[in-house]
Amino acid sequence: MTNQLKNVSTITALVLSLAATSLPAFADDVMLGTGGYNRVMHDMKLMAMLDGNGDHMVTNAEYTTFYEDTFSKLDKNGDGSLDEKEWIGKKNDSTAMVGTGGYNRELRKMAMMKAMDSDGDHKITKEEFLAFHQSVFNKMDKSSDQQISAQEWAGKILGGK
Ligand SMILES: [Ca+2]
Ligand SMILES: [Ca+2]
Ligand SMILES: [Ca+2]
Repeated sequence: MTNQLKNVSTITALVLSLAATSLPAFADDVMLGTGGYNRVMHDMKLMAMLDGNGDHMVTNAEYTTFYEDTFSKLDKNGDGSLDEKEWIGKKNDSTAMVGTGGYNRELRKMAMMKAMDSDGDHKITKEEFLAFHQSVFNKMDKSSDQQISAQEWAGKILGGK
């Protein structure tokens, strides 16, 4: 009982200190995609791949360039949308490998395809693809300055477990 009270007061103090430093409320953190995807997204190796000019900041432009290239890589038949086959890809097809091994694996799960398929037609258009990733960018860019710092990249900001 005493320990429980202690825990409660520790948590209260923690919450108060978080509020005092005006960190965003946890309620703001909406999970985008799957838990696995959220986890691999925070890999600093992935950040380095998106950081085109290597200044340890990922701008909205660098980010969008990466996902435009990614879309082209996945769209094997070049018809401007990704079907299930293109989404899953062929095993050991290095030409369609996206980001890190872990990232590639998580991105290409059907749950991620579903998360991006806004109109539910089982195809991901470039617009749907970029819109999803833009919302991830906006979530990660806590300071809303249109670039993601290393700290923002590493942070548990997508609400993943
Ligand atoms: Ca950069
Ligand atoms: Ca296609
Ligand atoms: Ca669609």
